[in-house]
Amino acid sequence: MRTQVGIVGAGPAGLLLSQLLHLQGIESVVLERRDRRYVEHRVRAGVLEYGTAETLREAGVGKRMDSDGLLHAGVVLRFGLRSHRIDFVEHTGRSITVYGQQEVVKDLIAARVDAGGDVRFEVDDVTLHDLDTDHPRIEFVEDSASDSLQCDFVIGADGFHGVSRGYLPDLVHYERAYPFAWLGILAEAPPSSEELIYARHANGFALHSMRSPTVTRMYLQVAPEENIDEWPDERIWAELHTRLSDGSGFTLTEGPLLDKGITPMRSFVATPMQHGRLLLAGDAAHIVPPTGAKGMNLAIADVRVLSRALGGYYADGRTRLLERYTETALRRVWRATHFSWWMTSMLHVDPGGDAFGDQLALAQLEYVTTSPAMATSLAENYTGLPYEHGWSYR
Ligand code: FAS
Ligand code: PHB
Repeated sequence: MRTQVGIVGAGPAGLLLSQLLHLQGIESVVLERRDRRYVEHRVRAGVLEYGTAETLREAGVGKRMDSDGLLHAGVVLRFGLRSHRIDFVEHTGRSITVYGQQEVVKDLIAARVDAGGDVRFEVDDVTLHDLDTDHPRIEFVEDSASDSLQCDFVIGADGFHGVSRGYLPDLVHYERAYPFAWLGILAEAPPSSEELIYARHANGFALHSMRSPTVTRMYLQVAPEENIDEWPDERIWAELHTRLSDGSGFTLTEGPLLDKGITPMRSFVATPMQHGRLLLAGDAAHIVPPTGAKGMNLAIADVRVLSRALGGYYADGRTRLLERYTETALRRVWRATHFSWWMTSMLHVDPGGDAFGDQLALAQLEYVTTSPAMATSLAENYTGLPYEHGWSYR
C-alpha cells in the first residue's frame, strides 16, 4: 500500500487532518485500533472553542454542529453559595459551542467515508519504520494479515496511550499529576441550567454541563484512586446536589445514567512533537486536565498547523512550516496548559487540607468575578485565543 500521509488514530486529530488534507487534494490513510462503533460512542469532551467551530465549518463538517450544537455566550462560576456569570461575548465578542466530541467524530468519519476516504478500523500491531528517511513505513495487521503502508509522512494521532510518541528518540516531557480525578456522568435529564456551572464547594469541585436539551453531562472531583463501584447513582446525585447548590433554590433535575466513569487528571507536554518524517498531533503529544475544556481544542489547533504545513510541502516543496511545527504548536499548547492548570487549581479542593491553598483559590475566584480585566482573561482563554498572532495559523 502507498499513500502520501499515513495517520495513526481516528480521533478528532487524525480524522480532521485526513479531511483537511483531502480538501487540498492530498491523499491519506487513517489506521485505527478500535472498531467504528466504539470510536463513535466514546464519551469525552463537550466544549468547542470559537475557532474549533470555525475550523469544522471550513472542513465542511459543521452542518450538524450548527443545527444540534448549543451556542453559549457565557459560563457560571459558583462558590460560597453565590453564582457569578462570565460573559464571553461582552469580554471577547466570541462564544463557545457545546457539542459532544463523539458527534464531531461521527461527522468527520461520515465525511471521509462519503468522499471515499481510506479509514481502517480494527487495525492491530501498528509499528513505524524508516522515519529518518523520505519513505517512512507503517506496518500493521488487518483481518489477521500483515500489511505495510509506504508514505511520505507519518502522523501520530493515536492519543496519550498510543505507540507513536515512543518513536521519538530525543523526547523530553513535562508532567504534573493532580491529587484528584473526575467522576463523569451522562444523564437522561434536561439540563438544570442554560449554561455550564463550575462550582467550588468545601466537599470538592463539581461541573454541570450538557449535550442536548435532554441530556446532561456532569462531573465530580474524586480521589485519583477512587473506585466507581463505590459510587452508586444515589451517592453521585446527592453529592452533585450538595456541591452545585447556590443557597437560593437552584434545583438539579435527576434522570437515568447513560454513562459513568472516572478520568485521571494530569498535565503532560512532550517535546519535540516531531522527528524525521514522524509528527505528533493532539493527545499523543500533550494532555491537559479537562477543567479548561482544552483537550480536544488543542488537538484541532495542532491539526490546523499540520494541515497548512503539509499543504505547503505538497504545493511547492516548502518545508519551513514543517520544520517549525513543534515551536508553533507548543506556543498554544503551553498557553492552554497554563490556563487548564490555573482553572484546576482555582476550582478544586486539595484533599490534603491545604488551608492556605484554599484561601488563595477563594481570593482568586473573588478577583476573577469582580475584575473586568480578569474576567476578560478567563473569557479569551476559555473561548480560545485567536489563531492569528502566532497562536496557531490563520
Ligand atoms: P484520541 O485519544 O481522541 O484519539 C486517538 C485514537 O487513536 C483513538 O481512537 C485510539 O483508539 C487510537 N489509537 C490508540 N493507539 C493506537 C494504535 N496503536 N494503533 C491505532 N490506533 C490507535 N477533553 C476535554 O476538553 N473535555 C473533557 O471532558 C474530556 N474528557 C475526557 C475523558 C477521557 C476518558 C479522556 C481519555 C479524554 C478526555 N478529554 C477531554 C480529552 C480528549 O477529548 C482529548 O483531548 C481528545 O480526544 C484528543 O483527541 P486525539 O488527539 O485525536 O486523541
Ligand atoms: C463537557 O461538557 O464534557 C465538559 C465541559 C467543560 C469542561 C470539561 C468537560 O471543562
